[in-house]
Amino acid sequence: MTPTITAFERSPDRGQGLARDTRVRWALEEVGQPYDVRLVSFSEMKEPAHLALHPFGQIPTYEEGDLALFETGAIVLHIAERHAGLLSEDANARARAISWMFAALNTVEPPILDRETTRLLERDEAWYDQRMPGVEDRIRNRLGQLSARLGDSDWLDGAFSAGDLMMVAVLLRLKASSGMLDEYPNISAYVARGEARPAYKRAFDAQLAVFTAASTGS
Ligand SMILES: N[C@@H](CCC(=O)N[C@@H](CS)C(=O)NCC(=O)O)C(=O)O
Repeated sequence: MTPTITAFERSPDRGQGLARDTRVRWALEEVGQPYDVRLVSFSEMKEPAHLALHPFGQIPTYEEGDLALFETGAIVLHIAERHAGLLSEDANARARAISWMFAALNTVEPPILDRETTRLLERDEAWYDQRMPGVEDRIRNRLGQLSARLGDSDWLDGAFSAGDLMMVAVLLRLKASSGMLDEYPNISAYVARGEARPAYKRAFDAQLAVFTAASTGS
């Protein structure tokens, strides 16, 4: 059964691939699962039909038969569990990959999102310049720890997994808005390896095509 995901009709990032449907598209591309996309406007996302799928009125959602999911962690995990390619056959390796998914979403993404929120909503506050260094230090703390663990490895725990997919997706948010990743050459190379994956490229191109079509009216 072909799943349907939702994505922005017109992504605020102008097709940079930062909207979170990209990570779901990437997971689907990695496992070779075709999918349909339903585009939603900001106002549609807050209407009852979408709220029935996503209680917080956000994208992406994932529908497959009578199953409806929200939250990219849950969606990517679902895809990874149903298809080969993103989680090892070995039970302990699977569990470790899932730890990395949670680490990406619960430990690494929050300080990165804090920086984005600060830049977006608090730039005009008198205390902005005092707050930002602390926000960036918290990101550097996580990047330093991640860099130490990654070392010279290609991926976080053996073969590429859903844990790497989620970690790279989270780090790409930072790459787009700061040069901070360059301070950690092994993390920069790790992110580049993720971006070089054919499945990532297909996912990126697909979301960009949506933005381009919306902009050109084609
Ligand atoms: N924790 C959620 C975050 C979802 C999220 O923040 N989605 C953004 C797009 S990337 C969104 O819909 N923003 C519009 C809004 O919150 O109104 C997930 O990982 O799925």
